[in-house]
Formats: sequence, C-alpha cells, structure tokens
Amino acid sequence: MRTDSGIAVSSTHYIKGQNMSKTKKSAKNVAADHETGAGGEFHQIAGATHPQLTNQRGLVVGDDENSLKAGERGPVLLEDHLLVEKTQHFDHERIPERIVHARGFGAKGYFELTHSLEGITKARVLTKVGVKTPVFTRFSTVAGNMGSADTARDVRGFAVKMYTDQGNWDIVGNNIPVFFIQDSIKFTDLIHAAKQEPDRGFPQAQTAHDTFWDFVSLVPESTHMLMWIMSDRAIPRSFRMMEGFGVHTFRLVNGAGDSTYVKFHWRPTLGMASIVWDEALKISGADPDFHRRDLWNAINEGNFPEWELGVQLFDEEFANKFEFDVLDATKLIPEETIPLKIIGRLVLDQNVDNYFAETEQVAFATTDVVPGIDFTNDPLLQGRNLSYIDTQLSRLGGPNYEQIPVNAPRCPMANMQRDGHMTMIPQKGRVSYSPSSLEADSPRQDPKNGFTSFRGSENGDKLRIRAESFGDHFSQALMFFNSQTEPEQNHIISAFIFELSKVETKAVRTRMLGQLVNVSPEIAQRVANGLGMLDAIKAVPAKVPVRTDLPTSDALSILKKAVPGVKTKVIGCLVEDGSDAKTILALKKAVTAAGANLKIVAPKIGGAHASDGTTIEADFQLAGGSSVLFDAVYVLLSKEGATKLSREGAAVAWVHDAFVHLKVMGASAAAKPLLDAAGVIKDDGIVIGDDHKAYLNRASQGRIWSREPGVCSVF
Ligand code: HDD
Repeated sequence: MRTDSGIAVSSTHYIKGQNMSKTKKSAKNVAADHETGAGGEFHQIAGATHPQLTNQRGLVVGDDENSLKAGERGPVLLEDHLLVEKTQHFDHERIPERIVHARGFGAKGYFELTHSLEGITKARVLTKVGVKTPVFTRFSTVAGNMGSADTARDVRGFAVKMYTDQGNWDIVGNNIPVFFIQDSIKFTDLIHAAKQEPDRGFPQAQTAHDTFWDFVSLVPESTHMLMWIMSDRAIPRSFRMMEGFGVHTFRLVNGAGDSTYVKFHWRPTLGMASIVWDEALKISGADPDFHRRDLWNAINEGNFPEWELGVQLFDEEFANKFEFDVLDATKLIPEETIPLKIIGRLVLDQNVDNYFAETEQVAFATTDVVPGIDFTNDPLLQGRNLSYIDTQLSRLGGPNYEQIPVNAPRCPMANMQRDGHMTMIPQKGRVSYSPSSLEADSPRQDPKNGFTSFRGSENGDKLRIRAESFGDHFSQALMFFNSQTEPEQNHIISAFIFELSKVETKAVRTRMLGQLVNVSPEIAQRVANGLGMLDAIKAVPAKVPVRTDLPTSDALSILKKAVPGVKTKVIGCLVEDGSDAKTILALKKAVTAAGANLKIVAPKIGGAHASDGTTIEADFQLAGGSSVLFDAVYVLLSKEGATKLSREGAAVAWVHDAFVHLKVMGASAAAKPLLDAAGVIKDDGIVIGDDHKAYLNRASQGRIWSREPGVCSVF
C-alpha cells in the first residue's frame, strides 16, 4: 500500500479491518469526536481509523510517551533507539533559509494557454491552446527572514514553476516590473545593504535603515525602483491582488531559429488592491500571516485566484529605436507603447499538503527554460543564471535536489548524471556515460527537439563596463510618479518620509534628497518638507538629466486599473449584547450574495446575545480582530452597546482605525456614541441605517480617498 506521501508501507500498519479511505473520511470530524470523548481512550478518536505509528524505518511504535529507563526513576538508556531517532530527526529539521525571499508561501494549480504563439516560439506550453500545464507558485517578501511579517514594505516575489511536457519552465519574477540594479555584480551589495545590518542583526524585514539608504543614495540606477517600492505596490492587499512580472527581456525562438523579444506579465483577474501604510504596520502585529492566511483561505473556500498571462512582443527594430535599452532591468516598456497580448491564464486551485516538503524545498531557477524560450544579454539576468542553482546546492544540500517531488519534472527524465547526496531515483543500467554502445535504451541527445541556444552573434573587446545606453536613471522614475493618482503620489512621498526618518545618519538623508532633485525638485521639496529638512536640499550631479517629456502611463497606477467589487473581500462587523438580530441576518445575506465574507467581531469569543435572545456567533474577539484585518466594516450596535463600547479602548481604536484607513463604514443609527468617541466624521463612505445594498455598492468602489487629507498630513 502507498500512503499519500508516496512512502510504501505494509497494510498491516493500519488498524485491522479498516482502510485508508475510511481514515481520510473520519479525519474531517476529528476535533468534534475528540471533544465528545466518544470511544473511551484518550489518544483514540472515536470512529477513526488510525494508522499505526511507526519510526522512520517502519517499525511500529509501542509507546511514544515514555523513554526507556533503567528503573522507574532511573537514567535514560542509550539503547532507546526510538528516542534517539526521534530526537535526531528533530535536531536536523531545518535547512538554511533562502538568502533572499526567505519568507514565502506557495500553492499549486495550472497554466492554460488560451492564445497560441505558434510561429513565434516552438515552446509547446505557449503553442498548444487548451493544454493545462501543472504549476507551483511561490510568493514571497525579499528582505525579511522566514519568521518576519507578511505586510513589510517590500517587493513581492512571484515565482512560477510550470511542469511542461518539455521540462520545467520557471518565471522567477516579482510584483514590480523593474529592479534596483542593472548588473548582477551589485546584487550582493544591494542585499547586504537591505537586510539586517551585520554587526547588530537588525532591523529585519525593512529597508527603513541607514545601510539601505546609504547604498541606494549612492547608486542612482536604483531610483526608478525606489519609486515603486515607496508606492503602494510594496504593500499589496493580497497575493491574489497583485501583478507579476518576469522583469527582464527574454527571447522566444521559433522552429526556424528566429527570435522575438518578450516581457512576461501576470495580471490578476480580481484587479490590484493595496493596504495603506498605517494598516500595514498594524497588521504586522494583528496578523503577521495576513497574506498567507488570505491565500490559504481563498483556495480552501474555492475562490481560486487567477491571473492572465500577458506578453509584450517586439523585435530588434523596436529594441533599437526604443528610447531605453531593453536589456536594462531598471526600465520598463509602457503598455501604451507595446500593449499586452493576453495568451493564457494561471489558476491556483490547491494548497500544499506540506509546507516544508513543497514550499520550502521548491527550487526555482532562471535557467529552467524549455526549447523556444531563451535568454538575452541583460547583465542582471546573466548573473541570475549562475546564482539560482548555486544557492540550491547549499540550501538543499547537494546536486540531487531536482529529484525532490516538488522540483522533479513531470516529463521523462534520463541522463548520465549519477550518485551524490540523497539520490532518490535509481537510474538503471551499466551505462552512465556518452558516447556508449552497450545499451540500446540508454538516452541520446536529440538535436531536432532538444534545447538549442539562440544563434546570437557576439563579438567585442573584453570590458568591465556599463553601456552608455543604461545611463538615464531618472526619466522613468518621474514617468512612474507622474502616472499615479493624487493619493498614490501622496503615499510615495509619505513612504520616503517614513523611511528616511528612520535613517540615523543625516548625511545619508541629505544625499537621498539630492538624488530626488534629479527626478523632480518638487518631489525632493515635498519629502524634505516632511522630514523638516528643507534647508538640506542640494542636488547631486546627474550624468544624464531627467526627461520630462515622457508620456504618463495609466497602466502603472493601481487605482486607475482597479476592478470594482467586493468579491472575496472581508467585511468585519462589530457587535455587542443587544445588537439587532434581524439586521445581522440581512447583512450576512447581502454580503454573501455579493461574494464577500462577513466576519463577526464581539467583545467575547463566545459571541453576543442579540436583541431577540439568540446568540450571535463570533469569529474574532475584539482585541484579536482589529479592524485592519477587514476591507470594510460595519458597526452594528444597540444604543446601550455603543455607549458601553465607547468606554472600551479596543472598540474605539477599531472604529477609529477603520475611519482613518479610509474604509467604507456601515453603522446602525444607534451606534452613534461609539462613532463619536472614535472621531468619525460623516462623509460619503459612512452609510448609516439598513440599506445594505447602498453600503455594499459604496464598499465595492474601494477606499474613500477624499477622506485622507482630513485624517493625516499630506506633504
Ligand atoms: Fe532572485 C530568489 C526574483 C535578481 C539571486 N529571486 C528569488 C526569488 C524570486 C526572485 C521571486 C524567490 C524564489 C522562490 O520563491 O524560491 N531575483 C528575482 C528578480 C530579480 C532577481 C525578479 C531581478 C529582476 N536574484 C536576482 C539577482 C541574483 C538573485 C541579480 C543574483 C545574482 N534570487 C537569487 C538567489 C535566490 C533568489 C540567491 C535565493 C533563493 C533562491 O534563489 O532560490 O539565488
């Protein structure tokens, strides 16, 4: 018999007379059965079919509660191989975390091609319409350690592994289409500057410290990316609501060997959405797992997140005339210049079975390409092509990590590589070399169908040099800023102020202001004003001055692209004893009909007594269900309840936060005492009364941006 993990076990390891499917079925009701105590024995769950507990070698364990001792109160014996094995395994449970992107969360699903790129590429995954290719996707933050918080201001990794029938193809991308640096030789420096400072080991999961701003203020090529990470793209509402980008220019190659340049884009069907910065800070405390919980829950509830795969295709002629170098990863090609062609969809419909086995051990590499997909000379990409496999060797312990199920290709695999640490596939035969003549079935190269590199012709002097065409560092930074809506621009300014305020060294803050002058004196002025450093503005000389004539691009703004609706969003409803039962039921019905989730927050987790004496079940206790966890809120209280809660700090903060985080708020008329105590001022985002339709309509349009200047300083 094989278990789900694929490990062969003897059927005698299951309690006699009961089978695996029964085990699975009964597992659903484990908690309930356990609580009833039915079945008698403490460790036995009533009606369940427990497989026998074994050690790693399949030996059935008789006692897992006590070690083997010499006498009742005597010393533990070395002979206790069960204790030794269990402890040793535990001692070795961790592997080095990723040097970057350590904190991540994965899910499985498929990629389905909807539009063929026949003639442009020979990659079957991009030419066979309707084929569903299995996929593993891992989202991540970059700088934070594995145990850091999901809502840190950071780029999000968006790595997709497609198990195609021609081998694995990885798009190891981010949720931002450009990068900090142009040449991979600077990657070590960038990451050292961004991660915790080496002498003190802090701060982690943030760029708001001296070494990061010291580095970037000395490296003007990072300026465009700084605009993006200071924007709300760096604090997404959900992995499900962010875009993904392959960043570099890649090549597609057809059967005749002709190449077309390509940039890959993932576009979420739910549209993009972000949180606001004060919310991000508070969510880090209220629920550090905010993003992973959101993805896990959505998939479990059947709300499978989906992205369109879009490509920007262009040729050498366009590359030569485009105003920036297409090999420069700090630049993008506006969608208005080359529109996206939508060619497929990515659907994540399955959570992992085991976090470590899959999400932790998955190994991506930019070199995982299939015939028909190839690299360009982007110097950042070229460096990445070395780094990924190299890092897996130390992280996963040896050259056979591709044999771990989450990494193994789903197509046939046969080669002359043998042995090494943790070899799991017993490759057959005498022949492990080539050429050979002894075995008729030993693998052979296939020049027609196999991977062949694009025949680029290269020549030139050997030089350590940065191409002049990479020299403009400020024009697209300004284009990005100018493409944003007013609230988005305000947030970029506030983020610079927040981050630079954490920088202790004044000279670093001053230098950064000097770099910002190169983007726009107005931006520098606004940031300097917020820092209280207006006197410190002194331009740092720019080699290539900013171009102010680039057209703006609506595609760069989150808000201009937002998709209205509350589908899969979460609405938090604050109740207390005396809340009106009928209104709660009606609200629940309306919210569910709109495809959103209603979560009840009450002062006690046991729930509240509604006006008609029934119990309103609570999802959160007030202190643990802060309003930052919800997209919109509803305050459903009786006059007595509202008066009582207006003296309760957590309730006042709940309502106040929702208001200053610009959320749409519904409230019963009787909730007024609490709204007043929380400083809520009526605007078109405050819907009083029972008109749930009006409330949901307003909530589906997103936050109340017009409220913002009234509740926080805009510089
Ligand atoms: Fe990288 C991980 C994305 C530049 C070296 N990178 C990593 C992951 C993502 C990216 C999403 C996490 C994969 C996972 O979930 O396991 N990296 C990017 C993007 C870049 C980029 C979009 C620029 C366009 N990276 C980059 C450079 C280098 C690396 C220039 C080195 C020269 N990246 C690594 C790495 C990591 C990694 C050290 C750490 C863990 C891993 O690879 O598997 O090799």
